[in-house]
Amino acid sequence: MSIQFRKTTFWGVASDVSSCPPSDRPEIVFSGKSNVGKSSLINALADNKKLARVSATPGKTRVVVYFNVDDKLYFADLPGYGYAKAAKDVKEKFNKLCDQYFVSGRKFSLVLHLLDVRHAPSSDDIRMLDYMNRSGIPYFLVFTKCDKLSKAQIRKQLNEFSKILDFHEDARIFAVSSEKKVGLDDLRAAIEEYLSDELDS
Ligand SMILES: Nc1nc2c(ncn2[C@@H]2O[C@H](COP(=O)(O)OP(=O)(O)OP(=O)(O)O)[C@@H](O)[C@H]2O)c(=O)[nH]1
Ligand SMILES: [Mg+2]
Repeated sequence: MSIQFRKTTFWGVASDVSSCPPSDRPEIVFSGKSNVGKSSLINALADNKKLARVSATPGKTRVVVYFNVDDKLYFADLPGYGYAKAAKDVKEKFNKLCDQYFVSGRKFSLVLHLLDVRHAPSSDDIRMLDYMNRSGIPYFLVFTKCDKLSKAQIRKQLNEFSKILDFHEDARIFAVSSEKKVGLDDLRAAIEEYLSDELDS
């Protein structure tokens, strides 16, 4: 069954786990540090710049924002974690909602964990990967903002990160640019392939 990513619409927001939509479809979760490009990637995958709000000021998203993709799956845009300038109580709220989301027992199919290709993974990134590895949560690693570096620099960064990040051997890795629309077809195809059994059943 093919997924029409262009047919993505806003579903609603959830300020706590109990107001998330019913787990009646596969859910793809976008996680990562604030400002890494989660909302931009959702817009790029859907080819609609007006869909998810891209933060002029990072750290604004304080809720889980849900999108309905082609009536077949959900995209869940999680609040970004660890934005240094957010006030402490706000930071704690982000982290609490992220943590709550992951420990709630909510059913989701796949996490897209985003990392800015220019920067070394933060301690929160490492904590998140460790958590996903220990919990057996399936994830893809998506390196964002690739338009900011040359191909050689990207290769070098990915090589460096592979020494720091302890990721599943079978975890898939993508390098994308939402701005320049690079790597999006590969990522769409991989999501589709990953969900094919779930969507056919
Ligand atoms: N050059 C470049 N900039 C990007 C890209 N993707 C996102 N950005 C910029 O990065 C900033 C943050 O993007 P968002 O998509 O709002 O990031 P986010 O992860 O949703 O941030 P929070 O909602 O605060 O967690 C914006 O200024 C975007 O324009 C990209 O592929 N290339
Ligand atoms: Mg966002």
